[in-house]
Order: sequence, then structure tokens, then C-alpha cells
Amino acid sequence: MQISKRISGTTKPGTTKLTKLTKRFGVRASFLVILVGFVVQGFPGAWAQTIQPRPPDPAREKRLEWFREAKYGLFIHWGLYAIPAGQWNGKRSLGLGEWVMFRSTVPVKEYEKLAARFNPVKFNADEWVKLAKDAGMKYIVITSKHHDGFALFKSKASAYNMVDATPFKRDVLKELADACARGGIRLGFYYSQSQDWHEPHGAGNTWDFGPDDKKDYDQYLRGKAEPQVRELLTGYGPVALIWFDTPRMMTGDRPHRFTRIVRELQPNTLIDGRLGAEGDYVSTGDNVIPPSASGEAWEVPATINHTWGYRTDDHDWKSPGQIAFKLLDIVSKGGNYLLNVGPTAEGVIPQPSQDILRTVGRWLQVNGEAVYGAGPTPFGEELGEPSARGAKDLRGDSLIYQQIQWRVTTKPGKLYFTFFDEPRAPFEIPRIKNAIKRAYRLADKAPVDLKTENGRALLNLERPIFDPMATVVVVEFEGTKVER
Ligand code: H79
Repeated sequence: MQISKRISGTTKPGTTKLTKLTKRFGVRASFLVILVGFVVQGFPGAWAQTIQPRPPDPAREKRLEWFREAKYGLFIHWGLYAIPAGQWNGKRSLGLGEWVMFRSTVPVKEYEKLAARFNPVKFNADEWVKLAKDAGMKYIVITSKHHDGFALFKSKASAYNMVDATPFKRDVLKELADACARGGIRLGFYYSQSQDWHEPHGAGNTWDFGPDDKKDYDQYLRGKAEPQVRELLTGYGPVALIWFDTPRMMTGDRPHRFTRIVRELQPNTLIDGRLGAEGDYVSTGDNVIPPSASGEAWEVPATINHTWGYRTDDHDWKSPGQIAFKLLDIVSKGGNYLLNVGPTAEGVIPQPSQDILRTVGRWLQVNGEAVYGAGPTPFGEELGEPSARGAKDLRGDSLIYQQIQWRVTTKPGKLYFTFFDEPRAPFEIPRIKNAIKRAYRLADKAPVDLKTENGRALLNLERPIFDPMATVVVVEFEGTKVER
């Protein structure tokens, strides 16, 4: 069973500019991709999470139309934590950059002093929007307030915000909303509804304020979280979605109060899967890609290195090849990929993140037809096989040995086979009842040799493979849907 993959470093002379660009990353890609194989073996739990089917809801389907088409979004984690960037008082603070206050148990009185130092003079909303567009991403989601309680927007509900508490004094969310409107890209807001380590009655800060079960949680919800969500839905134009997170203590009516606010103010705004009540789509665990396809709408929030908020010491970037694989893996299973960057305290998105995203973006410029608005695989056998010994992961789901040579996405009458590696023999198209009409490479429309032997349809791909990062072959068939 193949669980690691190789990305060929060989490039045929005269292939496209795209191939030359991806070649630069070839050596790194092959090294990192082997690590993926290791991760699959080492932490199998991260690969399981089956999306459960839900009863149909036409209103929800309508709201989800753009989301199902979009497939790929930019997550931005930015806040005061970009200043310490993974350290506190000269000591390394382990884990996620945005968790530094928690991990180093920093008292509110100390942590909030960061606001007086937050002056991101290099912040330029149009540049961030341009990056997302160059990357081929169709929406942006930014932390309007993370667990540390600091808001990136002007708020009447709390002065602990970008405009009232920093020397920068600019409403960065307003600037980003305007830039998104200019650039024609959707904008959504992450909002930490439960944890708020700045507030005596918010969840999570036990070092300043004692145990959560002794707090007047509704005082925090009604006094800050609910008013701030209202502010986000009134002052920033159309909001694509609200991305709630870590639903602690969201019992009884509490999550529904947020749903009512969202529906009342902007009925088209999507609610993610972490409110504490049913949202419009399923959010998987952080960095968790489910093992199989689902017709439900779902999204994987994912890091490009190992942190969300900027850390100076995390240079372990996923390669463009790995990102492209994950994107196609997710789309072939029916989901969306929300990939994160963590800008610095100056307001700059780290250059490696930019380079990686733009490389994948150049690939999407040529091959995006296989991604945007594409449906999931009609097969499934290409995804991998459950452990023959019946091994289970920590959640109790079957452990899957992942296959990573190819993925398939669909549109009416078309199958898009994306190859991440060169098939060693003629590639057999999984059996379908529909007659196969023709096969061609998506990048340059060059015909791909297709023959039928004893009812088996075989593709003969050019060697070495056309684009060593990922080569898409379109197979056209009779009818609109695959019959098996
Ligand atoms: O915003 C990003 C993360 O900060 C947030 N979700 C993504 C999108 C997130 N919140 N909680 N978690 C992720 C899980 C956090 C787990 C840990 Fe811990 C934090 C492990 C160590 C510190 C909480 C505290 C669990 C153990 C100790």
C-alpha cells in the first residue's frame, strides 16, 4: 500500500512556464511529501471524521450556493499575539501562536499592554486581497476577535479594540471589507463567541478570573459577544459568513441567540459548524481532512505551517505540491479548503506563505476548472483502504491507508483526473457504464491517448508527467452523471 508519494523532479524540455515555476519547489516538495506519509502513519486520528448526512433544507442550500462553488478560501489569524509571536518575556511559549496568553498564563493587565504597541504600519488591505486573488482563493475569513478578546474593529461594546486601544487607530476590518468589495472577493469574520480571556465572565481565563462554572457567562454574551456580532453584521457590508469557534458552555438558548442575530441582520450570511448549534455547513477539526466523500457542505480549516497566529520560529511550511494535493483531496470529497496565513505585527503576510500560495495560484489559473464548482468523486477506491487488520483511530473510526497518486473531481459529462505522480502503467479508468468520448490534458487541451481493451478504458499519459506538481486529464463521457 502506497502511503508516501514522490514528486518527480524531472521536467520535459519545452513544457509550460507553470512547470518551470513548480520545479523550483520540486526538491523541497519531495522531502516534505514523505513527511505527509509519516504523519498519516504517526497520527492517524487526524485523518478520520466522517461527515454525517442531514435532512435537506432548500433555504440553506440557497445560502450555500457560492460556498459550494468557491472551494478555496484564505483564513487570516491576526491580533495582538502577532507581537510576542510565540515568546513571552524572552521564553519560548509552545504551541499555537495565538494561544500565547493562555500557554504562558499572562495576566490580562500585562497582556493588554500589547495594544499600546500594536502599530502595523505595513498593513495594506488591497495587498492582502490581491494575494488571496493571486492564490485563486474565492473568500477571506479574518479573526475579528480571537480568544484573547481583542477586536480588530471599532466596537462600542468594548474599548479593547484596534481603533480605541492602539496607536494605529484604524479599523482594519473596515479597510479589508472595502478592499474586498473593490476586488470582488467575499469576506467573512471569525468570532470567538465563547472564549474571551480578557473578560471576567468570558470562558477560558481561569488564571485571572477563576473557574468558568462560577462566571456569569450570559453577562459576557449579552454585554460583549452578541453586540459585537451585531456590529460586524451592520458596519461592514455583506458578510459572507461568521466563523464561530470552540463552543464552550453554549447550552440552552445561547447558540440560537447568535443564529437569530445573524439571520435577522443578514439572512444570506453563512454560519460555520462551531457555534454550538447546527450551522449552515460542517467544520471539520483543525487540519482534519475526512477519509471519504460527502454531499454535505463542509470545510477544513488548515494551517500552512503549524500555527495560526504568527510565530517567528515556525518555518515548517507545507509545499505548493502538498497544498495542491490537499485542495484536490478535499474538493474530491465535496469540501472546501480554508487555508491560513498569520501576518506579522507589522501587517505583513510572511513571504514564504505568499510564495507558496501564489505558486498554487498559478497552477489554478491553468487548472481551476477541475476545482471551482466541481463535484466529488463518483468512485472512492482511489482515496485509500481501511486497515486490513481493522485498526481504529482515537475517535474509533477505521484507520485509512491513504492513496495519494490521483484524485478525481466532476462536472456534468466530465471527469477530472488529477495525477500527483506518474502512473507506472497505462492508467485504468475505474469502470463506468457511460461511453467514454475523449480524453485531453486540461492545461493545454492536448489529446491524451485513450484505448479500450476488453471493456477496460486505459489512459496512456505522456512521460515524464506533464506537470510534476499535478497534471489534470479531462475525460468526457456520454450523459451528465457517471453511472456505475
Ligand atoms: O483559531 C484557531 C485555533 O486557535 C482555534 N481554532 C483554530 C481555527 C483553537 N481553539 N482551540 N483549539 C484550537 C484547540 C486548542 C488546543 C490546545 Fe490546549 C491549546 C492545546 C494546547 C493549547 C486547550 C488547552 C487544550 C489543551 C490545553
